[in-house]
Amino acid sequence: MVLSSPSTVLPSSTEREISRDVLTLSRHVLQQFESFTAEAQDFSALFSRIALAGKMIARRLGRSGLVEDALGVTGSVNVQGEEQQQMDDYANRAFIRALEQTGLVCRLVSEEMKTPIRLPENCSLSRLALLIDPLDGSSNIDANLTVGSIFSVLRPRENCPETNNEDLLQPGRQQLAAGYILYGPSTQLVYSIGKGVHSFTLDPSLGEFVLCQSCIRTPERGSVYSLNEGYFCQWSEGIQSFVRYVHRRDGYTSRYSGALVADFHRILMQGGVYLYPGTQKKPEGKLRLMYEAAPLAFLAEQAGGMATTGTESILDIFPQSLHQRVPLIIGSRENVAEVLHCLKG
Ligand code: AHM
Ligand code: MG
Repeated sequence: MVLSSPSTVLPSSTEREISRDVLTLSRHVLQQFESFTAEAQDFSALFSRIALAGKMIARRLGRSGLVEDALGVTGSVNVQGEEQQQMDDYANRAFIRALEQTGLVCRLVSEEMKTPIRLPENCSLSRLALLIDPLDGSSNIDANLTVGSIFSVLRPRENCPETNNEDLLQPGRQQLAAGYILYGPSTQLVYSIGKGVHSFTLDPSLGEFVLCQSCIRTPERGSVYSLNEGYFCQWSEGIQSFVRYVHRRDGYTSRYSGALVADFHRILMQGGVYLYPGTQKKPEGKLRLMYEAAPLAFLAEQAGGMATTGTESILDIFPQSLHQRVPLIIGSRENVAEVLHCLKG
């Protein structure tokens, strides 16, 4: 009997399925480094722990109507002065628990914590710092709508005082990695270490994030504009004129979910523009630079898109504080250029 050589045999559907199933997130991260250095292994392990936190949050969200203490508010107010939801608190603790005692992250900065915490507490030398919005769009939770988690990885600056966390105050361009987890009909993790943007879907039967799409490119232009038009009267002339422009122009359609991760994900995949501008009362807007705007801007640029405040690139901003807010205009190059054109009058 003559056996054909393996190279001439087309992979069967089972083979294709197996290949897909083994391309897990941690393996993909290792492949991105193209080496088995300690740094590559640390990043791979770090992503496994971020994924673990994501799985814990997805599991709790999936049962939120069934378990106690999953819905509603905690009664506390976070550092941003916003009411904390039970799920905000759970998501924050899930990240802490997933990372503590691993030695992978020495400092964790979170929207839910005024000051960063050390993991473990006696950690002396920082290797990597993780900045998170543990549950973005948390006003969606009680309505059983999409939410997300956002993360950014930084290396604390050497020879820089750790007091007031000055060593973490770095422009977004210096992020080592960034990404988000989207808790929608399926749970998806999207990340970049500066070598393109890749997405993974959680396969609940395997308990693993499996590669779904690599090297995502955002379209040069899209039809979606995404912003909360309820604030129209509070915006600058420029933003108002952009909104009037999209109302008049054929080919624009409005989508706004109230969760930045969800709205950004749509734009990353299908093109368009998301805006959260400043208002007269709050010129700096609502979104936080270091764990919302900058990581998404990193992904947008990696995918060929753009992110700006309207006057400067999000990734060039030198943060003054960890919880600093910033106006955000992000998405496809042509759509963002249209916004900038209106801002210039
Ligand atoms: P959060 O991180 O406290 O949930 O706040 C950020 C969210 C974004 O996800 C969303 O785009 C925006 O706030 C919605 O705000 P608004 O209700 O003002 O439109
Ligand atoms: Mg948020």
